[in-house]
Amino acid sequence: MNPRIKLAVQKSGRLNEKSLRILRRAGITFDGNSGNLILSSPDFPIDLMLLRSCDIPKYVNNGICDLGIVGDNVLQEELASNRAMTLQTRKKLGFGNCRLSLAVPVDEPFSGISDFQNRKIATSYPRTLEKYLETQGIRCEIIEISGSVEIAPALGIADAICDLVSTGSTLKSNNLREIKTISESEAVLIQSNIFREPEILAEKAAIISRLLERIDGVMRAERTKYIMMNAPANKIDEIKSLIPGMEAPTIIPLGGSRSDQVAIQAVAKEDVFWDTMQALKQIGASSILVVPIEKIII
Ligand code: PRT
Repeated sequence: MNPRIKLAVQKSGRLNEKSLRILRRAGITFDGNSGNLILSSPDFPIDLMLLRSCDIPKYVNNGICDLGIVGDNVLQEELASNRAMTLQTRKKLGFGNCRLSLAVPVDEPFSGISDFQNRKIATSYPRTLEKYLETQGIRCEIIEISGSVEIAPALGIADAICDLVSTGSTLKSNNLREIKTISESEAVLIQSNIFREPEILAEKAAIISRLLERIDGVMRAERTKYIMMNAPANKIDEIKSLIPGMEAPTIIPLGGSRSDQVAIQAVAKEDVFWDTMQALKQIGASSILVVPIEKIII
């Protein structure tokens, strides 16, 4: 039997679609529908297990799944709750970005973290908060709430909250203001240190490294752009210095009445923004085209 690996991803919610998208872009699709708990890929030796976010570190830790995609915030909370957990983060995936922050009612004066001494803070991340407060020498009553944490101060349950923030609009609409970020988070690919089937360990490790290579390729392609333009031949060095991460561009002389011009084509290792394009135009570049790259393997 050919070995397959098991990857746990969120069943539904903020990380589900983006987790499936990165796999799709890596050429890995799944049969079945999202009502199933296990989906199998016809293109790659991998099966998906669809789980609640908070369960993913446990399934990976005990080796039921080889890999998992979860928010670093959930991983850190699980690691802080269970010191016996040994998981490795193989890759930061660059989506699901948010921060875990402390917030207080907008009309509440706040002079520093010591204001929290002996106060009540509501959160869904009690262990992470407890760990942070310990480092600050603050003792608080931590009220654990599993959802809608932001209404706790208005209900008189807590003086402040510690919750995930991305745009900040939820805090604003609940008359709260963010006063301190205690950690940053994004989706991460985690791996088990427990091998349930030691006889196929090497085969599984090879599948995981092929998967990581494809994910790297997708992430690199997402950051990278292909840029083309015409430009004065005597401006090539200036152009190189303007384009982020541009290496060894292809330079083709233009013929006829435009012999002082060249066509430039290059890979830029970072996104090319509008102000860079405007700066290129200012030094004489024209017909500037920036196009996405589908896949890269170096
Ligand atoms: O449903 P499940 O049990 O699987 O988990 P869940 O309820 O935690 O799922 P979900 O989909 O809400 O969150 C999954 C992961 O997405 C989180 O663990 C984070 O890693 C990540 N993420 C990124 C966020 C946010 N951004 C986010 N903004 N998770 C939650 N929020 C919430 C936050 O709790 C608050 O209520 O969005 C609100 C704030 O958003 P802004 O934009 O108004 O600031």
